[in-house]
Amino acid sequence: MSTIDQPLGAFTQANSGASAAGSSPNDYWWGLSQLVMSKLGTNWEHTRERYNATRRGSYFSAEFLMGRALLNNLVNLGLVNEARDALAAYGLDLTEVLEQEPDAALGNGGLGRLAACFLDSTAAMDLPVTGYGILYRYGLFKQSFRDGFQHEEPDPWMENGNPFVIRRASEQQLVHFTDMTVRAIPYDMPITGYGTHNVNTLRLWKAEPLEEFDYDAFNSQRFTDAIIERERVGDICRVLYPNDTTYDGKVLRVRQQYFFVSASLQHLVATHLAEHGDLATFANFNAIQLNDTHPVLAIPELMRILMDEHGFGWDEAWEIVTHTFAYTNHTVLAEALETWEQSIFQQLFPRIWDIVAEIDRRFRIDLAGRGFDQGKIDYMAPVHDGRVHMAWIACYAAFSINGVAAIHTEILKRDTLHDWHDVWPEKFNNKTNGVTPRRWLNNCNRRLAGLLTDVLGSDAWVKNLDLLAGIEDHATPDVLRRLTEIKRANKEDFATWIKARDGVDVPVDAIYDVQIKRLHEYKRQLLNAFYILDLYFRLKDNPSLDVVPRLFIFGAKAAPGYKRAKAIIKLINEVGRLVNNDPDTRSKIQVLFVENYNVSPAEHIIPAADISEQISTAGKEASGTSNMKFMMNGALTLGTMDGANVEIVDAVGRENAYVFGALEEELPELKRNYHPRDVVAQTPGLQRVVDALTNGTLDDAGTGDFHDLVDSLLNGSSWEEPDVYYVLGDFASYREARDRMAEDYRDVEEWARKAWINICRSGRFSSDRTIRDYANEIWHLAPMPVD
Ligand code: 26Q
Repeated sequence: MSTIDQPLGAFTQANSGASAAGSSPNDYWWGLSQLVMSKLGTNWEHTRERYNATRRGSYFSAEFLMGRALLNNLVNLGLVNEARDALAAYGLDLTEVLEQEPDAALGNGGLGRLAACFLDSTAAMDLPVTGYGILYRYGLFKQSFRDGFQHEEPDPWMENGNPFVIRRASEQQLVHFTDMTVRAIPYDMPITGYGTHNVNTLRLWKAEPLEEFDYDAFNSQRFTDAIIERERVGDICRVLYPNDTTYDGKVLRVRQQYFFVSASLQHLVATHLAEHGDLATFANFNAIQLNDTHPVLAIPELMRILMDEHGFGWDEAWEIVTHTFAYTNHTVLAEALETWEQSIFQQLFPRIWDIVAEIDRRFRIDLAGRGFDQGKIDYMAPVHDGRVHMAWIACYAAFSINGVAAIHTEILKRDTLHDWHDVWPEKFNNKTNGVTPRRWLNNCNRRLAGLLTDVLGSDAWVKNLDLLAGIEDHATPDVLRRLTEIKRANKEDFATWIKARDGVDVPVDAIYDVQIKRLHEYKRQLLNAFYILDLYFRLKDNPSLDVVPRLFIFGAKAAPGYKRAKAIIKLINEVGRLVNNDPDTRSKIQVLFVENYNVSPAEHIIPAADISEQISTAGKEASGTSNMKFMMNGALTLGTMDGANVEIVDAVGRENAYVFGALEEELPELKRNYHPRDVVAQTPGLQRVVDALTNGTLDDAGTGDFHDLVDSLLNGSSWEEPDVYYVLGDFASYREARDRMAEDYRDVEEWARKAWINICRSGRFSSDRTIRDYANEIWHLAPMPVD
């Protein structure tokens, strides 16, 4: 018997309007979720009260890729066993009920998932930090494959509400644009922490019209007019990353950004005034981290609030602003550095435009005073050539600028932001990313969690991952055997899951070789596909070739407008079709492209993985975070010296990873005399791989997509050099490392030893370490337990 089966039954039946037997697994998911919410309410309230009175951190982010909430909350409240028993009393299985929950996919990838891991760590560590973002009606699009092509559909993740999202209408704010004033209504999600009573908050704003609808217009038969205004307000929060190829799309994106930062700041300012009575001390009590440039409008908006609403002069306001904001950069790719036409600002919010123009004017005077020439000043100025440069505003106003891995921060200082580093070196610092060991080890890999707890003699590692370093030398043959068995059992679970989800059969006696991340040319899924094609041809040439069976797993979404990324998805699916249907090879190699990759599929894939593909062109991946999740789950990194791979390899030693490819510092010279056609001709096997894209072996359904891929590698174009990302240049090195890896896999105990070392040395990559560093070195925040 469980103490919660009665309330569970009551909550469930209240939702379903049916008997216990007549309620569906989804009704039970609702019921259990509401029961969880009912248990955390008091602590949540206490935590909010505590945090209001203290110095606090705010994490402003356009993305929070939260995934599912129920299991994490059950674990944190210590209710898993009771919930399992209570459900069993109603004839249900906890796993089945958990699978009912839609992912909260309010993000694209790494940056959004990082924000989610950070919130988990702040709660676990009792840190007074709140997340602020947008309650998108549709999360990241749902992906399906039609004839191997990506197809996108909307993801209405909470059309019928969501038990973990609480509307707090009494804390609404008004946000003004030239053409409309909208209500910003906060919707709060509780962030429970492991082993603590603190419950932190993710506050997501939703735009609602001031009036339900225009009654007069409706009554005078102008039905459409009445509706149109409503819809324009609804557009603000309708989708994550509206298509911004048109001017109207850009206006909408800027409107989204201003909407959520304005509402968040108004709320923070009001809270501060209520607690402390004087805004002059705002920066003493507030640190605001800007997750990339998407929330940078917070800088002129706080200036506006201080000057226009509270009578501060420019200098006083600037003093506060420049002690409040810290900026994190997540990419060195030029196309991701946001700039907007100044006309968008002038049109949407002339007052914010005035303030940006004044920041620009003062910046120019400041730099001229430091002896900078006009060319450099123009380049670095917040406004130049009619465009507003969000990163430059951030660099000027923020007191801290950080990259997300050591190599990335060095590249920022040396290249991307080197002019700013010349002037303000003291602002720059590195905060290597981390991931939460609760979701990414304890919750998703129960078997491994059990082994670690056994060997350590306690589960203290869940809150202090560094403790695993202490059991590294406990790798007895028995421990290594158990580790091997766990990986095998996880593969069986994965095979069962993917069969039930997509109807696909996959082998379990195979190396699980995995690349899961957004589809981007720099991440080089194409290089991965080329290796598979090459191996396929080698097997066709020599059917008796003795290779260890391999399952190549992909998960990736391409931005809907990114044509070449979509071509690569089609290519991988065609390689899969070729390889999986060939009786000569299917017992040895198979390709699985997991549709609609998201947080919860990752939780099924990563525990089963042997190899973590981290193969970006050196210098391009700011950090990567799946590399850390894989490491914690005993998969070995096969990668380039890029992003956090550098630090992972440093932690485990080169002998416990597979490193290949050109180094970041070598690439400029290599690229100077680079002739991709010669590389193809001189690398055995590469010509037939490239040819397979256009000679009928692989079919792009007459789109010309595969021809374009080859063309981009061999010829480039007037605006792009050939093979920008050095796919062909790194091919031979990649093949050597990957072949060697597969041979090494035969030595079962030695492989397990490498996996064990990876797990035990993953402590540094816990987001608890990252958040501790942010809290100590940037935010200056102390833990604040609520008990
Ligand atoms: C920029 C301009 C206009 C429209 C959209 C954007 C835009 C949107 C999203 C630019 C970048 C992003 C997302 C970037 C991102 O997810 N970066 C990843 O961040 C991770 C966390 O730090 C790193 O681990 C990854 O290396 C990095 O790619």
